[in-house]
Amino acid sequence: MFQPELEAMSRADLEALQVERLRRQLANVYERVPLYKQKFDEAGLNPRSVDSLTDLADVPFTVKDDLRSAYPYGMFAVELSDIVRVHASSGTTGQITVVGYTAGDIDMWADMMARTFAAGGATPDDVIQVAYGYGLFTGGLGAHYGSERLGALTIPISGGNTKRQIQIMRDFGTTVLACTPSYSLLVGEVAADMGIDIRDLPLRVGYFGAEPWSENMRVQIESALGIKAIDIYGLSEILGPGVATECEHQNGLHVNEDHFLIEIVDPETLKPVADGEYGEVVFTTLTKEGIPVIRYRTRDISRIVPGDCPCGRTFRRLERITGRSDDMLIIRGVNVFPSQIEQVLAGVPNVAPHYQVVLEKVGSMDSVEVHVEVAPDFAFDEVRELEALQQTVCAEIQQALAVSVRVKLVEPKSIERSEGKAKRVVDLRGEQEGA
Ligand code: DLL
Repeated sequence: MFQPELEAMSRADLEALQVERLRRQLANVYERVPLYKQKFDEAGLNPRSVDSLTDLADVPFTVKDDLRSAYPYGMFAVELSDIVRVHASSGTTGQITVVGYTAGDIDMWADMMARTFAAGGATPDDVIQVAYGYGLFTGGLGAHYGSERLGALTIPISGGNTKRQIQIMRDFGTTVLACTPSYSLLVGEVAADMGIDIRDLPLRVGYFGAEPWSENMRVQIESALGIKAIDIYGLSEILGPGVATECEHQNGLHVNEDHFLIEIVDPETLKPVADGEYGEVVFTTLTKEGIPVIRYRTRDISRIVPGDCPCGRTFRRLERITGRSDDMLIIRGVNVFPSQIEQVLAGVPNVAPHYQVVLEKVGSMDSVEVHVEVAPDFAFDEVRELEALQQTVCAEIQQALAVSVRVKLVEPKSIERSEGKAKRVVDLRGEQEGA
């Protein structure tokens, strides 16, 4: 499913395609979605006046709240009878957002996910175990359709029931695993408890996404499972998985730019940043029919990786997402993403890659404590060694992130494992206030 005529087209041809699709999409949403008509009118924007990518800067942004207030179907651009599937994301505030797909959208999505699998080296000969959750979450069904489109043997096991995952992996000859990166570590851990070394199985590639993870975590997953770990990115509002993916070179995630226009903007001024600089990732869907989204502010922070990729794809690459601006912690004035803490921890011997950042209120002050599991074979009752390890972790975090945080070492397997997106930040501040 490598489509060089698209994925490796010249930048000039790509831009011409993007502009043509953008113009069509803007006219379409202006006509069919009241919210866009209102936004464009308020901004004095005639959608037909946009005839270059630079003109995009005049188009209003869309934010998560727009989708929330349109709950459930208010932003759909087609009749409900033309929608064949919905997915939804829960978000942190409770109000869910709903996205709708036409048959054409599902077809495009399958193509994007087949591309994703192919980019990481999977072929029709592979056996793909889809351990992302099936349901309103986009991970399971998104990966499922892509795996079938690729022509691979697809195991629709969904997330959870980890022992069964491992039995099936062994018995069915799974060669590819698709799940969250944190869940892949649990799979390795449970397999070890069952006396199975996954490295001895035919498993060879994993497609991991849906949550931030670090480069050091990649090293750990690759060595624990004996596989190549590919980072895949997407979000329900834009498509689900299949928006961007790493290729076998693992050096940034190629954005499927024939369908998704990417911009990186300064989150304060909302002006585009220079190429290669960090900012908030903004997407415009160029071909989506059910729920087209224009200049959607993802809250994800990243940058475009400069330079060409040896794979020959011309689609630009997004650097691994360190986190969402909503998850960013401000610790004594220093901005810290949980995944940066993970990156440090994954490089320290004798600690396991399982951690949680616990936020509490001490008096009127916010306090941050990082709970870190020691490695399974570490002697937890050796007080002196424990203290030394704790100091090492504190010092490493201080050195890497220029901020000192309190660290509490906890016993192996005491931090809750997740079968989907891991919960890295535990915020007890509200609970304490209410108590
Ligand atoms: O998580 C879609 C997906 C499913 C992607 C399976 C990859 C694999 P949502 O539930 O809407 O959709 O969450 C989207 O998750 O805005 C990012 O903050 C985060 N995210 C997704 N992939 C990555 C990744 C799916 N590879 C939100 N690295 C996004 C870091 C990621 N964060």
